[in-house]
Amino acid sequence: MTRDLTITDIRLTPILVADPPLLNTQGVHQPYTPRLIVEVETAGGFVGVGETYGDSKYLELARPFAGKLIGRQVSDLNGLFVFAEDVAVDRSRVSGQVDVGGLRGVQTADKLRLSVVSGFEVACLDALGKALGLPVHALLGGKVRDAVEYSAYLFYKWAGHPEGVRAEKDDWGAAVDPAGVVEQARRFKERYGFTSFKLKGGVFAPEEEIAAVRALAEAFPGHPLRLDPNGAWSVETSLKVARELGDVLEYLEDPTLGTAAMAEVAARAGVPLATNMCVTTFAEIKEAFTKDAVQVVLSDHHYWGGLRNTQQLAAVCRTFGVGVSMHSNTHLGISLAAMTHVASTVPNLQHACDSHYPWQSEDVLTERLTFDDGKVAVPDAPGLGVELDRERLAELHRRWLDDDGSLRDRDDAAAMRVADPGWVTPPVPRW
Ligand code: GKR
Ligand code: MG
Repeated sequence: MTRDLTITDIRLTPILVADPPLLNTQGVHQPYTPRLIVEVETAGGFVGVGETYGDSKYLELARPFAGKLIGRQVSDLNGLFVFAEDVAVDRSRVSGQVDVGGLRGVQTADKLRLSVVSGFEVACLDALGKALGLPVHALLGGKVRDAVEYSAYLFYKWAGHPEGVRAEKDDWGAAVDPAGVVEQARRFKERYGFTSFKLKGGVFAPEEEIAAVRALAEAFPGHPLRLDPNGAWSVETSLKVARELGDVLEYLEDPTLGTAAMAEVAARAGVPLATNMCVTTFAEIKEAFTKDAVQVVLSDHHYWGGLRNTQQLAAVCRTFGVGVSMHSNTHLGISLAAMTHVASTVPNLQHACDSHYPWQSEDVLTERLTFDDGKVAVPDAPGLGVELDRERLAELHRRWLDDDGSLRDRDDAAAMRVADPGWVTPPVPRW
């Protein structure tokens, strides 16, 4: 293999990955969720892998974008952003539409493009690292820690997907009350050694979720706890929850929607507020930081356009004395490896990162990444340090091909309607 870094081929493989019936304020996860696996091959024969959202609006952008990169250098990471500008975004995908899962606010063409760029940036870094014999963290300036801490991501959930729905089984059981949440947390701790816990809220009335967090505090005294209703509460409800849980929360995450409302809560809550909703682009930082609306920004390299933008975000946060950690949506091992590499290079990472990975029983890697004592060891092998399992990738792609189209775009409200035909996405604030 030579060090010729010219991109000669890009393979885009959409897949459907099993997902348990996790509840959120929009509805419930579908039994299978779309992801896109990106492979970038160089003239020298090195192949880098990346992963991002796989819904059709991302695929529509990824295909023409891939075409523009053939013949470019895999090291031209800044160029990715320039070429992305040239990819037209279908206006119906962005005009006032709220993301499925309701969890990213209003969609803009830029947000869509950056999510696509992130998958390619990671693949280019992986290929570059393999060609140079360096781990991705070294390409990012070097790790400042050898392991990255993650928190247990607790969800209210059903024992299984609704009867008659094709789905994989999971062994987590149901969690629809405080006892179920505590039991789930215990398993997370036993299986992975996590010591901090985040509960996805906005599912039940705030009193029930307060009771669940109180139960966690009793079962795990002194462990950092977070609650995230994805903006489902009014300012008043957010303040009430903050009053009742202030003594046990590490932070409250996106209690209410929008920077103005977050600022109102932040001014009176007495608990730090974290977000992965009101600050998801560089353009949103100024207003939020000026108004002191958020005390912790949860970066997501998919949202922000990759690992180097995540580092830039961390530098801005450090400048303004705002904390930084990491958000997660459903993802596989490629993204966990990417998160771990970049997190290892951020000096001001003060909170355990989120990861959905324990909920994903399927992966496209020959070897799953593991959590030990709640941490993922930072890989030192060239590139991301992971290897694609091509057979597995083909199987999960086959599932995507065989789907009639109903699962190719994540829709938590539609999945909820299978169990509750009258379900509509609740208006916000819900409580
Ligand atoms: O997967 O249901 C979910 C989560 O609600 C996810 O979509 C969010 O993006 O985990 C995320 C969050 O922290 O808001
Ligand atoms: Mg969140």
